[in-house]
Amino acid sequence: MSSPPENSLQLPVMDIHQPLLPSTDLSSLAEACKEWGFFHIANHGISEEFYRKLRSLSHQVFSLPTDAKLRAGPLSPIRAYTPHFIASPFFESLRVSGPDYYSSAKGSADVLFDQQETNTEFCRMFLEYGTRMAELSARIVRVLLSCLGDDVEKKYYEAEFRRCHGYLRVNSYSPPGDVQEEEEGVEGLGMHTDMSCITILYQDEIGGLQVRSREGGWVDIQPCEGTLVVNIGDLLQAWSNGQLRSSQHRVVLRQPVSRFSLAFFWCFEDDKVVEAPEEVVGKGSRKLYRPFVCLDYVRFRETIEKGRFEKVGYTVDDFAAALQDSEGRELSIANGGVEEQRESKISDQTTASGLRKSRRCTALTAGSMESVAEKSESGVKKISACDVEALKRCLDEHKGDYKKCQTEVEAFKLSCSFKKPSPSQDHLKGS
Ligand SMILES: O=C(O)CCC(=O)C(=O)O
Repeated sequence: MSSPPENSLQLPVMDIHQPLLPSTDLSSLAEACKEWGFFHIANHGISEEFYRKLRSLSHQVFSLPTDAKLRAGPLSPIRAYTPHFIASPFFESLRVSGPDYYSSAKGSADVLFDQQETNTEFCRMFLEYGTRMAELSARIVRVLLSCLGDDVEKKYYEAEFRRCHGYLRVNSYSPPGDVQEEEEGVEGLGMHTDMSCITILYQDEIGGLQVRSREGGWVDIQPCEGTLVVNIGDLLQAWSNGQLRSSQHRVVLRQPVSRFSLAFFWCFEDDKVVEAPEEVVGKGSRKLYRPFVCLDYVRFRETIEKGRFEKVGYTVDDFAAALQDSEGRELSIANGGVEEQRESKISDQTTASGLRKSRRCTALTAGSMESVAEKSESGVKKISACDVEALKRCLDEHKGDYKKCQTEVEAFKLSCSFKKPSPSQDHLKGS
């Protein structure tokens, strides 16, 4: 087993129920959001016991046979479950969407659980968790706005953030078999930014979450007992004119054990026009992003990432660059610049970071994977039973060593994939 990581990040811990002192608390929070886009919150009101139950219910889902889970999979009407090998060989997840968390959970529970009692418990727990995360998100966003200027929260929270909505993703990482051989572990979830305004993450005690510094290095975010991790997503980066940073992050698996996390994404409504207010941009500064419709951005990410599972790390800056390309106008870019972003994608795939990549299996962004096989009449190929069966047989035969089953893995991914629609730039045109 590898030794504990040396370079882990000390993030501020914000007590969400205490008034924050502007000179100390708010300024260290603002600094962390500008530099890393990550911080911890304490006093969030969710007990360890509650997480233990959520974890146990989630475990019941992920322990089901693949066939059972695929009843909620990418080609089912529910499309809540993302199987292994889409984002990485070790990653699978289940989505529960708001605002009606109960019925979203029930959609999955009805096809996954035979026992009525478990079904009801699952729906009840996720309803409560989703509702509490939504309340928490609203509270956190208010605090973040107050980092941007004295009256920003008062002036803009109701007007701009009142219609935000959220969804949950339950993430399960299975143990990487031969991780002892590797110095740095394997990638459980590839580099990405979140498409949200903010994300609230519960991670278990295993660790492995890493954030990418502006210089391109990876830094660990160690689990911190009793706290949740919060990170800024692309939408808030754009709305704050880059003052709040949406950082690339990933999950690295270093131990031959399972890992569990729960991510809650708090997002603008689809038809929201995202534009940094003049007051937030500040006198003498330029707007870094042209106004855009939230759904156009989501579509951009999904279109570009779906069906290309080797893809890593598209961001709102790439979207801005696509706008620029499509309109032939100059647009300056936050967060290190488009070129840096483009380079980083290339280098992530080619340089020796010391981290073994699960070749062509590293893609993921929030929101893209749950709809990998979203219906597009012309596009979606059917998962044939045979693709799944062949993969399962091969993995059984080789004791879970997916590298020996590359052909079957590729066939499986292909069967979840769809043809990329011919690029229409229409939806990228800003106002
Ligand atoms: O599992 C984790 O710790 C991070 C998950 C994540 O980044 C995501 O779900 O977008």
